[in-house]
Amino acid sequence: MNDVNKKTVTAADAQAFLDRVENTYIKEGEYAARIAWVQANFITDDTIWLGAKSIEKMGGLSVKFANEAKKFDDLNLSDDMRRRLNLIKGSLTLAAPDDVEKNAELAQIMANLEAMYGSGKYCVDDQCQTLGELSRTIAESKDHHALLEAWQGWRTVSPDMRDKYQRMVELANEGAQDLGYDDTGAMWRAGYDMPASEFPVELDRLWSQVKPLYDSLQCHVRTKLTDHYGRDVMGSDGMIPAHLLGNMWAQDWTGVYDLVKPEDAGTTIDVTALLAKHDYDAKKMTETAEGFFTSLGLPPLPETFWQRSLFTKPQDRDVVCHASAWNIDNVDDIRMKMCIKEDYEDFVTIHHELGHNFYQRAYNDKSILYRTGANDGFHEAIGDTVALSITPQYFKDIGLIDEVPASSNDLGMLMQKALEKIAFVPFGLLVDQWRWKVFNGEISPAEYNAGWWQLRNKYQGVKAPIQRTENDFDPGAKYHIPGNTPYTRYFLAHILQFQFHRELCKAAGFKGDLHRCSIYNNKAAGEKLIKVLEMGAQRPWQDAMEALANSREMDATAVIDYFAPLKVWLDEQNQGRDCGW
Ligand code: X8Z
Ligand code: ZN
Repeated sequence: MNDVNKKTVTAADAQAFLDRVENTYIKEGEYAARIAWVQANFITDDTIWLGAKSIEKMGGLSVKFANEAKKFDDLNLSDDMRRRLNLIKGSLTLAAPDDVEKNAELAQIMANLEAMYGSGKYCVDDQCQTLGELSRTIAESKDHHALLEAWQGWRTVSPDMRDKYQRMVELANEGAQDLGYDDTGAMWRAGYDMPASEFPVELDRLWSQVKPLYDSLQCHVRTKLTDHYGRDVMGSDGMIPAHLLGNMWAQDWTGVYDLVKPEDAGTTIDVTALLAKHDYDAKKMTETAEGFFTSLGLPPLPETFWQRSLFTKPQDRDVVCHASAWNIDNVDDIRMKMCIKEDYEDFVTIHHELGHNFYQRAYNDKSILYRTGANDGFHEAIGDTVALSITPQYFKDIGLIDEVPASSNDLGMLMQKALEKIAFVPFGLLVDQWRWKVFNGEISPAEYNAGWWQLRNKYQGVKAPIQRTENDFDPGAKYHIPGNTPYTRYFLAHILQFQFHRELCKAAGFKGDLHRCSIYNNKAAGEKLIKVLEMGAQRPWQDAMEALANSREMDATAVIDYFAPLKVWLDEQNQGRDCGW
């Protein structure tokens, strides 16, 4: 843009531009969302083709708008207009280069990668297993040979993604550079209402708050797993082989609870058994989760949610089973897509997804540019925050148990929650540490897999169970890599949900241990939460935080408070053990 043009634009031009962008996004967004929905629900050559065309069209549009927004950079505008212009420039996940062919190539790769993951299977001869089936083995088997086969089997889906991924990185970086960012990672880090260079420092600060607790948990778990599997399987470097933790990516360790639980664990509630006992199917689980949100004062889900969502895995076709929440028309056509298993894990995930849907609906009267989370960590945290209120008292309130167990010893309950939430934290951090390094070239294509395992070693103290090479592409076996969903949002969400839970419990007037607090039916807590949901992205996230937590900072002290008794217990257990790796 030359100076002459810059000087001639006015606030009225900026307003006209914003109107045009908003109208286009409303119209084209719905079209693109319907195509993406069909692609994810029916993976075929044709829907992949349509999906690619649609990404191409939207990608072209958003890059054009982002570049056009630059011409208003030097204009004196209201905060609100400036914020919307910044959102136009900053809310792309992958920016296409300003070139028709490269845009089409990038779109094609994106649609293909997503489909490769969604239709991925591990086949021996013509016996094939889906991710769901392999995950069940990982969760249930305690035989390390069976575990290893399932672990390795799922990782046969990703080597074919490698070349495509490499090319995608090149193209997306070119697009990010066209927009003035150093690379795609720098573009991602710029979306947090703070200087992009400060964001990683902020992450380090939060991680350092949680790390001592994680280290204690890792040490205890690996000791107990060594008791069970022996040193031959575990090795003696202090790291845990990734196939033994009950989850395909070792990101949630709930599956090893029985091996690591305290001898005197107190009473724990087997939610999966409870759901079975009361005949909960996918629909009933979802209705129950909806009931939690409405108990806080939110409006019930629209009828179309029930008609159009996908709740169970279809037998006759490939679908992207990774759970997601959709907002098709950016108003009321909200949907969930999930292959629900009738167990505790998916009961929590349903709350997670509905958190997205209720958020989407709460901000649907704002500018389309503000119809998103205060930051992406907020969006991921809402449903999880609600799910932290799934306590024994809550089960009594909804009639699933008769008596609330005494709270004199809740070590087992806390251990279960730590295996679910604390085990996740370093994983939540490292996925984008990998991607940021891939985008800025610190990890070259020849080191994609080695770089991945270095980070898993460093942050999680988790290692590959067998030798991996650059013929593998293990990051591609995690949905968000081929799906191109940034991951730092989940790290943030795991901190934020405890911070939000503590504040909402305070608003509810709850006195007692945080892990026993449920905000079910509490309108004071609901009011606080709804205020934040309704803001969408209209204000910097720090304002939303202030409305909720009376503070402008993210803070992990609530995590520490919540798990304090468990930390004491873990440190006693770990005495005399050689911790660390
Ligand atoms: O991807 C998700 C949600 C959809 S936004 C199901 N989660 C991350 C994952 O599964 O890896 C939720 C927790 C982390
Ligand atoms: Zn989510």
